[in-house]
Amino acid sequence: MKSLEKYEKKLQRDMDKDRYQHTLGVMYTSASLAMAYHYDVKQAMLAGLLHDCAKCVPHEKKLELCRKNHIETTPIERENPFLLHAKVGALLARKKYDVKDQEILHAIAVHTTGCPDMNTLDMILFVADYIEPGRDKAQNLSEIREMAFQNLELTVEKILSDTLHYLNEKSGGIDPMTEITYEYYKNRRKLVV
Ligand code: DGI
Ligand code: FE
Ligand code: FE
Repeated sequence: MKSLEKYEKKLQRDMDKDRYQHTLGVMYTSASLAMAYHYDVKQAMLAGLLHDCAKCVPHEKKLELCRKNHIETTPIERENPFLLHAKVGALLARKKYDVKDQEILHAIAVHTTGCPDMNTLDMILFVADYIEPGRDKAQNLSEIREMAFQNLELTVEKILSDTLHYLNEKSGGIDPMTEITYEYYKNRRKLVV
């Protein structure tokens, strides 16, 4: 793994200042969660650092990159191309940033909607993205921040529940994967308890 500094310089050229600040927040929050859940800290930091590397790519360009690289897009992704920054982010992390670690690439690919049965790194990134210190708009943030260090799966479920609630209110197109992931984590909790 190259030093994080090398990626940082390159990334700063690929994104605006605010997005870069958010990225640093996610990187350090991922590190903290990795410590709490006995995960490799460097790996978590690299996932955090690169997770939004496609966020500032224009929508048309994201769609074009999907076409050229045989990445399937769903109707909801074509209507809300910002959703594609996750899949395209994984592509750029591999091709442009030369990341070979499949777990990191997967965590980046699913960081917006989640997916059923996420592994520890997937969940660390998903949660860190939502709770990093620069975030201030979501409801229940202080509760979720506390929960994040106690039970990762419950936190994932709570974030999905709040996100779906928020999207329903503002009538944003909901990606079926967000709903599938929520149902999965809700049902899993009922099985475990
Ligand atoms: O890229 P970030 O803003 O850092 O974070 P993200 O990749 O998790 O994207 C967050 C946004 O994505 C947030 O406003 C909620 C939205 N989102 C999550 N699931 C869905 C969704 N938006 C739509 N339209 N549909 C979804 O299913
Ligand atoms: Fe994102
Ligand atoms: Fe993000």
